[in-house]
Amino acid sequence: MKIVEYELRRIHLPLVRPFRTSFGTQSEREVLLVKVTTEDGVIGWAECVAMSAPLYSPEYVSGCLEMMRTFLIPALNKATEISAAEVGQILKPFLGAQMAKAALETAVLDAELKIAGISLANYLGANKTKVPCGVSVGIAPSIEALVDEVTSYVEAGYKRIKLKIEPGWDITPVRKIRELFPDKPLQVDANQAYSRTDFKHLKQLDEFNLLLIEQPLEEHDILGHAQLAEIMTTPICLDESIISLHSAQDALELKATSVINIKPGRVGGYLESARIHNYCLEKSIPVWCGGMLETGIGRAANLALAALPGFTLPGDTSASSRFFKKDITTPFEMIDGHLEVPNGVGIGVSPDIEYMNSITKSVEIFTGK
Ligand code: OSB
Ligand code: MG
Repeated sequence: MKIVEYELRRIHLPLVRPFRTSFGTQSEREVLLVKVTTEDGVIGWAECVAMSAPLYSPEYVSGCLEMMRTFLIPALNKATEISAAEVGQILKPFLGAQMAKAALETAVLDAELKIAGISLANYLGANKTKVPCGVSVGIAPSIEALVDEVTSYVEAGYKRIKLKIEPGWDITPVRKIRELFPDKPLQVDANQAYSRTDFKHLKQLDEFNLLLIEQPLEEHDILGHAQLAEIMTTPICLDESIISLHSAQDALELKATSVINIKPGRVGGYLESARIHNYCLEKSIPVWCGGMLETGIGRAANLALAALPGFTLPGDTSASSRFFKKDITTPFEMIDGHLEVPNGVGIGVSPDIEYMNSITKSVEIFTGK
């Protein structure tokens, strides 16, 4: 397949409510979209999941743009013909940049699957047509506000609740939500906010029958997570630490994690995500699909991945309305606590061009050679 044009577009979408985590508060989502056009005029779309600032991961929107324009797109342009499976190999010499690489690979894959006439879900090996929805709940201004927000999600039908925690916002809010919803699948996410001196404190979370605790310690603290896993009964689930199949294998082998949050952007794409899934399925390690406040473009692809057989826990695959009043695609609506897996060719969705244009901040076009 020959790519004749790469388009990099930055858009800004307001969020329905501020999303507060231990690494900061988001009140709008700046998103980098990638569009590729093949020599036959087939278009592929993808969303780069990097956030505006390098607070969750080292990547950030303008850094990804720079990485793509200076290194990644020129490297892809050197190869006259490319397939999605080759993108990762071609980009391998450039270190890091998983989110930037994932977006380019996914856009190429979307175009390729459109030409082949199959959906991403089929291509990846999905065995479900709908997936259960979990929701990630930010740190709230008060316990009352948290209760209101969680109650609204439970009433809407969400199958699993994830509470963001940080020092000063952990035991009390979790206890309150557990008391109100004794049987609801519940988990917490610390986004690296704790350290090795907090083990006794974190151990208190064991009494709440949580599905898991996500990324309590720093990204690089694999040993710390293994030590914490020894003393807690709540399973540890790594997010930020898992950036590839290798890092997943290491963390599992070292017993630093017993569940894995697979986020395609964080691991370099859907192909690497499928490899992590396959490895975990073989070892009976549960996995779930993480989220990055995606628009419908990224959400569609996540749903395809979440439909694979090893995704046995509900993911952060929520309805479009969880974050956006108006999405750039046809909105994903939750029915009976589930989202339907797109079954159209490729990622199965495309943006509403008029709305997308109206929220576009910049566009750069690179002509393929
Ligand atoms: O740690 O899972 C995370 C959002 C941005 C960055 C990191 C994370 C999150 C979420 C929201 O928790 C997930 C979502 O619903 O999209
Ligand atoms: Mg997380």
